[in-house]
Amino acid sequence: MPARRIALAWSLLALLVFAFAETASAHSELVSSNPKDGASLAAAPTKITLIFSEELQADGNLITVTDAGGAQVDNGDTTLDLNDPNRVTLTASLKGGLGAGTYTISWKNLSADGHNQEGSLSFSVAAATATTAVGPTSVPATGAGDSMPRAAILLSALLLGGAGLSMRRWAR
Ligand SMILES: [Cu+2]
Repeated sequence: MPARRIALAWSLLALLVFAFAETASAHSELVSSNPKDGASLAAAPTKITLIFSEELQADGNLITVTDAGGAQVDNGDTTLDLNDPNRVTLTASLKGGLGAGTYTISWKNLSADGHNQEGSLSFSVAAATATTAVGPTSVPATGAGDSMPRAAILLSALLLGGAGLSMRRWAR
C-alpha cells in the first residue's frame, strides 16, 4: 500500500472519530428538576418538571411517577413545554390526593439528534419513613459527558500525527 494512501486513510479515520465526538456530546442530560432529587415536601406536588441540557423532540419522551408500592401516580400526560424556546423542559401532572410516602420519578427522553437518555430520581412527602436509595445512574454528574469527546479529540490528534508521519516517509 503506497504511503500516500496510508496517510489519506489515517486522515479520514481522524475525521470520522472527530465527527463521532461531536454527536456523542449532544446527548440530553438532566440538568434540574422540580421537585429536586431527594426533596422532602410538606405536601404532594401537582406537577413534575424536568429540565435537560439539549433540545428534545416533541414526541418520544416519558415521565412516570410511582409510589412506594409501584403504583403509577401521574396522569400519563408527559409534555414537551412549547413555551420554552429551548425545547428542553418536560412536564407531567400528578393525581390528586397523594399521601405521605416516597415517590420515584422515572424519565426517558428523545433528543433532537435521535438519542435516548434515561434516569430516575425520588422525593418524599410529609411523614415519609425511609427514602429509597437511588443508584448512581439517577442524576448524571455535571460534565460527565465531557470525558468521551475529550478522549476522541485526543485520538483524532494521535491519528493526524500518524498521517503526518506517513506523509513524511512518503516524501522522502
Ligand atoms: Cu446524542
